[in-house]
Amino acid sequence: MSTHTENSALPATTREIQLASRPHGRPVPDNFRLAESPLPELQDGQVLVRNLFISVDPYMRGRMNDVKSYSAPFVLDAALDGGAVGEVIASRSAGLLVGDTVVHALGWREYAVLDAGATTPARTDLAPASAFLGALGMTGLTAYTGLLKIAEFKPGDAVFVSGAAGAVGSLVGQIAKAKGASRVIGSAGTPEKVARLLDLGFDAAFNYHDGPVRELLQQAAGEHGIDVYFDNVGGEHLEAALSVLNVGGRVALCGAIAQYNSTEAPAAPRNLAIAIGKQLTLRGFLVFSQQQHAAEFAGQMAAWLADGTVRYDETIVDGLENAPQAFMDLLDGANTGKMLVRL
Ligand code: NAP
Ligand code: FER
Repeated sequence: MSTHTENSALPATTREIQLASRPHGRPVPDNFRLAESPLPELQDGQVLVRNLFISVDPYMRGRMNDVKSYSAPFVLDAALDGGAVGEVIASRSAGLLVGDTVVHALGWREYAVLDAGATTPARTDLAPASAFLGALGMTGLTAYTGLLKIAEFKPGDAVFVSGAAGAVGSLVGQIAKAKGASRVIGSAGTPEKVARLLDLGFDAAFNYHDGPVRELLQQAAGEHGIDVYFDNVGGEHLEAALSVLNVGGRVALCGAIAQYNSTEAPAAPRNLAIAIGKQLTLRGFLVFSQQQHAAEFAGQMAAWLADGTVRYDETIVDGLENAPQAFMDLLDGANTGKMLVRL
């Protein structure tokens, strides 16, 4: 293969972001390192992909800690990994052609060599490549399954979602509206984000910096209360939701970003016992265990995007060298919609 003249321009190395040290609390630039590593030679059944966009996601903060969880911790002095979408630039697989766009799990680098089976084709006739890391990707599947399968949303429910201007949250609110929610309330961290939520069709939204979350939520919910809480934040948000939820309410525990950088145990929720009298259901979930709904989700979301029922925002940072800063900024709320790095 290496003797083919058409391949002589193919890269032999890739720039990548490595984990240089494990963050204590908030990540800092010194936790990351830009490095250049050799690419393995392409084997039968493999493709070489040039990444177009790489994803930075809150769950990556957990994988930077050396603790056992649903997936292995990132390895020190090795490239980080994560979602990416790219273009096949060399193929030794019958199923993939040069020029195809694929989604895969070797992000945080410019080029990747992968088994064809470790990639998923991105239907770029339906949406731009970046959408397959957001609304049509893992993020969208999280919103869709968390609301509809985990919280068992039904038409007429009043829904509250935290982290509402983020990638998952903004989709949760719009899916709830599309499916017949009586009311959708969102919380976010800036006035601009709150305004954007109202634009996107949320019935009410508040800035959680404006006061105690319980009071802000109570005001936004009014006499209706809430039937479903989609929790992206944990802590004080979860405590507030438990207090405002109606009898028989359901909570999808999706994330707890308020505590990802903290070095102490969270102070809230202090009112979990309310769940007994209100007969609440609180259910944690991982999107990776929801793949059985992927086809239903993809068809439905593509239709919603095509007819404008669902819209999505992206915050795009250019250049692999800026990926660590993009990740740190994501945890600090610099993004509206999906945070992505364009290469
Ligand atoms: P995102 O919401 O687009 O970005 C993270 C947002 O969190 C920031 O923009 C920031 O917005 C907010 N935030 C940061 N610190 C906060 C705090 N102390 N209190 C309240 N909000 C805070 O990220 P995403 O990818 O859509 O993920 C959202 C949540 O879903 C995360 O908790 C993530 O871990 C979880 N998730 C879970 C699964 C699963 O399988 N269970 C899959 C994907 C994502 P503000 O400006 O509003 O603060
Ligand atoms: C996430 C937050 C937390 C996520 C997974 C987890 C896939 C799981 C944490 C654990 O197992 O401790 O956003 O996304």
